[in-house]
Amino acid sequence: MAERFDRIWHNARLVTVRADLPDLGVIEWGVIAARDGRIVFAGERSNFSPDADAADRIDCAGRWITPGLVDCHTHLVFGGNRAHEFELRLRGASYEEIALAGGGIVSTVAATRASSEAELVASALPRLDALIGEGVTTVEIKSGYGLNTETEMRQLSAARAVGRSRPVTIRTTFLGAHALPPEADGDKDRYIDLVCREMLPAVAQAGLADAVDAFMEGIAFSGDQTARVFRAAKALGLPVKLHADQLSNLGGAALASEFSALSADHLEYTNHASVAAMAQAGTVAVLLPGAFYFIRETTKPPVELFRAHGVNMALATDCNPGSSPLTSLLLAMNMGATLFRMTVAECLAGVTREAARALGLLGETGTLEAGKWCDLAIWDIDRPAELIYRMGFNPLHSRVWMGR
Ligand code: DI6
Ligand code: FE
Repeated sequence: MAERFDRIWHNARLVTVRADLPDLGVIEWGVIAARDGRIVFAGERSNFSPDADAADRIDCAGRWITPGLVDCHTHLVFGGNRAHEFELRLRGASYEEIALAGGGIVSTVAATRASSEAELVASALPRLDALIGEGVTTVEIKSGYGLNTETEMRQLSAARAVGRSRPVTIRTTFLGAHALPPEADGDKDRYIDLVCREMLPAVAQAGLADAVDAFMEGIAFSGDQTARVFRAAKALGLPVKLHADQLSNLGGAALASEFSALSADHLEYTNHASVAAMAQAGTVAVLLPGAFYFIRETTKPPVELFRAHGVNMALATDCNPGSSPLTSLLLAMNMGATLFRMTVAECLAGVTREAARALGLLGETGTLEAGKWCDLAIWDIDRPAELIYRMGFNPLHSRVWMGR
């Protein structure tokens, strides 16, 4: 009897991004078949049963199919924007001057606290739609612009709500330890007490976070403070990740590895010992070239060391109002290649398989393999490198999320 599927995509070229195949697992004469939102077959047409039956058959006319893209590091939900500060910076003001004048992260915190959940959702949706329009099917969204229990929960709840209003998978991350709020009066330890004893348990209790993040940096929190947040997260059964070594080397990537973090992110100042620790722990290096570009950083993340040690590299937008107002994962790939000298294969794996790994979702998405969610991006291109080579051009033909 002929096997029945909901949908078949045929006459397609596949970038499966399977880790067990060389060269991104490209299949020139490919077929994908899906049932109940999952991939049942993804491979050579010669291995596909010729009498397979499907309600819907799509002729891809030789187009390329990649896994749906995964943006594994964003701060997509926030109030207001910082275009005015951008103008001040262009006229020569420094971050410090802007912060002293009430700007910086604190100005986004004020705007976020003043926004209702509906307003946060409404302002985030155009940003999410920009990502979706480029074939993104999974997005991670962090809190961290509330910095009190009520607003952090509202931000996470808004992140969950944007996921309900669009065909996309949302993963939420609690980032209470992002910055010190003004009312903390400079007392970082007391604020971390609040994060660990009040915010985190409330967020976990409400089921609003899939992971916990922190910003470990001179202008943010120390290694000891970060470790306290991580211990509290682990006690609640939540995986951790870290904004590490972005502006200086405090050993953030090494600390993250000690806690078996899913990922360590930014990593411009990460040293050899920390890279080795990441390799040992299987922590993914999430590189964020949008932030590197926007703040005109000149120290690059140690891509050659990650390669040499076998640390998996992901790429993400870091979409946020202060250091990376970027809503294009295609442009992030171009920057990863041009600024960080990542290869085409590394960039493509970085926004699919490795980004899924950085979210703990590799079992569900990130490659074209039987059993995974049927998340696809179908492209009008002649070779995969075009996705990375062009700047500001979107060759997406269509997108499939959970088989639809
Ligand atoms: N690192 C960053 O680059 C952003 N947050 C972080 O932890 C900056 C966020 C902002 O300026 O609003
Ligand atoms: Fe970030």
